[in-house]
Amino acid sequence: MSKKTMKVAVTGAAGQIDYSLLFRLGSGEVFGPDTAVELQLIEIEPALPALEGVVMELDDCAFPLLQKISITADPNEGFKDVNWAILVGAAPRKDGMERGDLIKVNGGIFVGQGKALTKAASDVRILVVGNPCNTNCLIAMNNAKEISRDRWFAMTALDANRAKSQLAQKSGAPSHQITNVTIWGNHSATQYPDFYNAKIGGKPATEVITDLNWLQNDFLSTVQKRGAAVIKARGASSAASAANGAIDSIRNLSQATPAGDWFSVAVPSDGSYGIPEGIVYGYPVRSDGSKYEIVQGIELNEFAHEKMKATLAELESERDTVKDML
Ligand code: NAX
Repeated sequence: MSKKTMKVAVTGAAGQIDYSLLFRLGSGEVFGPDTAVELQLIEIEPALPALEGVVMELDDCAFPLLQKISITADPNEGFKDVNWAILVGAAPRKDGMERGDLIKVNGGIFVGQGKALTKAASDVRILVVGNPCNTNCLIAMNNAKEISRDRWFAMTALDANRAKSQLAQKSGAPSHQITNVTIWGNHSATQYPDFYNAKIGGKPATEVITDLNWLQNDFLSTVQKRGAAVIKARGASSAASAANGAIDSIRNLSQATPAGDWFSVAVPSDGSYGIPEGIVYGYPVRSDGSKYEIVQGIELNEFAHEKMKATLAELESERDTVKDML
């Protein structure tokens, strides 16, 4: 018999990210061999028949730790009593739609989901993946004031993994030796992947990769624009790697962070590093398994300050676009 059960709600369950994410959650790899998993899958009504097919495939894996699967189009039902809510579902950008229009369309979804999340378990943690994820998280959080702010997260782990992989390939070091990577700010092309504070095999990345021009230009723009490059090559946006980022985020937040390292996730600012309170901003974070802290005292040079200001300006303008939803 399993010792405990983790109830996990996932939205956008018939979509492409979840086609990878649900199977990894069901396998039990995230919460470990002593924890059973119950999946509460949420989709819009027209996608429920397709979701039934995904559930058939989950059944057909006969995962020993996957105890129960339910599907619904009602977020009040889907979020009931969950310990984790992973908000992936969002409307895609349509032809001729401006970024601001998309933010408003998706914002409406996150107002409703924020309200419904108050039905979750008292220890709920929420990870927002659906874009624009920082601002969607801000909206949901502001519509669920009963849930404390330290339970809200938006995903920058995929960006951090992209940064690790670029640094590993350039230096020839294996990716597990790339540590202390931070994605500051927004999950968008304005993000600042911080190579100045990253380490390779315990040494500053800038000592191992001495080509500062490559770091400041090629590295930065490759990570910032990686999502678009994947769409161009694959004809579809990142899916398996995005699901992997969500798995990493949940694991990073559920386990003690190794000594000396940190991980990347966007959280509501407490004012750290001069970011206005409440803005959901990518930070370096450490966890003890249940509580997290923003790592303090990281040295930031003029280059970093400029990049951090630019990504903050974008987040502030997104916040202004949705101010009537907050
Ligand atoms: P898909 O279009 O394949 O799937 C989205 C699913 O969400 C669809 O099945 C749709 O029916 C469902 N959905 C729409 N509104 C819903 C609602 N109100 N409640 C429940 N479900 C709803 O997109 P997919 O490729 O899976 O991407 C999902 C989201 O992740 C997108 O917003 C995408 O931009 C975002 N991403 C975020 C990333 C990150 O690092 N934070 C990276 C990957 C990805 O781009």
